Amino acid sequence: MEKQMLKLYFIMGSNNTGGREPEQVLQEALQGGITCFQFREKGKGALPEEEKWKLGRKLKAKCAEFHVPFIVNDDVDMAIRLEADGIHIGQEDDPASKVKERCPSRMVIGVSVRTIEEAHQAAADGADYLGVGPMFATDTKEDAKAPVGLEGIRRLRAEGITLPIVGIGGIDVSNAAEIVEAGADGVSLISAISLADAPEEAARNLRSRLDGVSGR
Ligand code: 3NM
Repeated sequence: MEKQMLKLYFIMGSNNTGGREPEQVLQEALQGGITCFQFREKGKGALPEEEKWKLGRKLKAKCAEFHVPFIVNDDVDMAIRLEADGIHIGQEDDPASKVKERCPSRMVIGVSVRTIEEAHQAAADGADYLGVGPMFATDTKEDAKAPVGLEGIRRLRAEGITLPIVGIGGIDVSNAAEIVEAGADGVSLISAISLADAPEEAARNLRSRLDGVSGR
């Protein structure tokens, strides 16, 4: 996996856009320079199954236009059937080793972790990258745990975790650079782009901020 793709990793579902058309928000985010996209149709107001598939197909096509990887959250069947570039799973899902058995080998597998134990386990299970969070407080995820902060990433690196890492949770243009400086390869975020007045400009500002940071 090219860890460059994790630099500005945008995540969105239909309930994250403040009522705007998700396709349009994604289009703008792509124009602004996001490097990866995850379709996460989850939580309050999430679409029923059939609508979810329809939207997934459209967003996948949009990413393909811009040659940006399309990752599916949680839903392994959807990831496989939509020929996604990857799947992202949490601690409540099947382990990465099991998911890996079901998916084509070209598919990237990301795992959400909070602790060193979870990170070591995900690495042993064959994860390609780790999502570490929440970095800061966030209103976007209803069941978000207590923030791990920059220290959460520094600790994983100090403990010898070498897998690519993205920070997640409460990240915006004001704190994105710190995440990479702490040892992550990129940032993943929802509301800083999905709820921005101008998603394209928000993505562009984040991208130029991140392009200016020298990571690990
Ligand atoms: N996962 P925003 S925090 C989807 O801690 C998600 O694993 C988290 O949204 C975790 O960028 C989070 O708007 C929400 O804060 C991220």
